[in-house]
Amino acid sequence: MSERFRTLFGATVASALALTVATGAQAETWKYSLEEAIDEVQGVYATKFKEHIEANSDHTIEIFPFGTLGESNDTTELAQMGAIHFATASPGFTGSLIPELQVFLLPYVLPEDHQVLADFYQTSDTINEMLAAKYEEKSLHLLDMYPEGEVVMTTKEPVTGPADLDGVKFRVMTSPMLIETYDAFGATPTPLPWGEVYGALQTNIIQGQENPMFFVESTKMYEVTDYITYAGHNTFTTAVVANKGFYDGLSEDEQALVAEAADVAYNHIIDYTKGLTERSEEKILEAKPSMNVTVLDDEQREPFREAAEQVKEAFVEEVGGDAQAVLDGFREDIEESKERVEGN
Ligand code: 6CS
Repeated sequence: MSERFRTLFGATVASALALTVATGAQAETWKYSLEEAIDEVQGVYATKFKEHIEANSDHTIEIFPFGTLGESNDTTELAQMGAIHFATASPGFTGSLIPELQVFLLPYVLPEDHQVLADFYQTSDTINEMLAAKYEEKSLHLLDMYPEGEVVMTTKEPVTGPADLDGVKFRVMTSPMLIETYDAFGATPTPLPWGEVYGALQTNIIQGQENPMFFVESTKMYEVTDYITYAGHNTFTTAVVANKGFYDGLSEDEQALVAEAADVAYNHIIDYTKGLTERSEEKILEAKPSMNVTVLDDEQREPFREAAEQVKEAFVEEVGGDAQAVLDGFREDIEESKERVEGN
């Protein structure tokens, strides 16, 4: 082969390959990381997403459950770099990367009703346009945000008001607004990655944490705490993101398939999480009948609601940027969802 021919041949193969990758026509394995186990909410969503992609294309999805690729911040970074294609990345952690996402962490902002929540995440322009654009700036494409369940506090001593949290080292995810929240709630907030929480409760380095009931059950948080308190202050939100370069390089058909898989998985997770809190509470009480479960009444929630006001102010002041616009947008979008759902 002459040198000139070899060069031309090489260039042709290289550009043909580049074209195949760019159009995505080649069957590929797409890597998808979770912050949870495969049988927990994020795993149930990812499994549905995988089934839809694999049933409708030649691509395969390889799911990496929590613990296989590192903590949440590690896997978000891997997705930003394009080392993995998809990741579940919760605002409890990504609030440090995109500060406006911390709107999801503000107490008493999200609606409590399951159907209203389901409508809100899907239809909110604040989420799907304004916040989605902020993900793009960080090399991530937002596919879905969804609720995982009402957050409860689990502690070693009873909690009926902020005074009971005095001196309690309370673990929160690492986004600053969670630290602000538990400071306002009277506790000593202690940000930790998830992998350290069980051990820290067991060794009494911390004495409390918050999470949705299904996670308290599946990760056996009830073994290392004795009290569960519903204050109705928040719902755990997560996000599914794709590496932006990877997503932008997909063909239109493939982008549509990915969006369709996200829709199918979203509807599935909304069904799956309906009543999950109650089912999980039953399982906890079966496993540990001595567990104390308290639902705070309106009067008991009032001081927490009052404390929430200063957290909202801190969000607007400390985050700056579009924080106020995002919070206003949330309020409007939530009202619209309420009208849509309750008007039906
Ligand atoms: O508390 C946490 O860190 C974890 N909680 C849930 C419900 N999912 C993943 C997250 O890492």
